[in-house]
Amino acid sequence: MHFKTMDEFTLKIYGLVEKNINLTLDDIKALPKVGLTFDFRCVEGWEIKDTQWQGVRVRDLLLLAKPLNNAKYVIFKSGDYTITLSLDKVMEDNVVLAYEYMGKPLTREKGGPIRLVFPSQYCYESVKWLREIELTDIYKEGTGKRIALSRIGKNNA
Ligand SMILES: Nc1nc2c(c(=O)[nH]1)N[C@H]1C(S)=C(S)[C@@H](COP(=O)(O)O)O[C@H]1N2
Ligand SMILES: [Mo]
Repeated sequence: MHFKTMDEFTLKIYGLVEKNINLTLDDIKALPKVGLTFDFRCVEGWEIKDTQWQGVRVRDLLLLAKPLNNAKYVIFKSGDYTITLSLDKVMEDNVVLAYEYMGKPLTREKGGPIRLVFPSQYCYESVKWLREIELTDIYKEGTGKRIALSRIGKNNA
């Protein structure tokens, strides 16, 4: 890890881990690069076939911080927008932190510099502009589902 300026992007991993860490984009890009292709389907009804993402496995990132034995859930945060997944799910091969989309750096509009992606029936689980990852032992529902569904008038789901 290198010395960083105040305004440089960092991803924070904290909570039930052996050590809290802050990673720069360069730190993230130093991990093994993986690709992921899937059809992205939004609950609003649209779909994009064969979306192609490149990045790193979330598992590889978490192993740097070393989850404690009592860690059960992982909360992905972008400001007030949060999604909670089980640690077991997050450790799967196809859960990726993407920094490229269709072979090009992820644009700000598309969630850059980094975004969570994995094949899911719930579009809102793909957290754009990811900033923090927290490991916890108790389940706390994320805000993302409600925020996303409220945009299509289904916030009571
Ligand atoms: N931080 C954040 N991530 C988010 C959302 C959001 O509102 N905020 N919306 C989600 C929803 S509902 C969808 S469909 C996708 C849209 O991704 P796209 O801009 O690549 O189409 O982002 C997801 N990730
Ligand atoms: Mo969505």
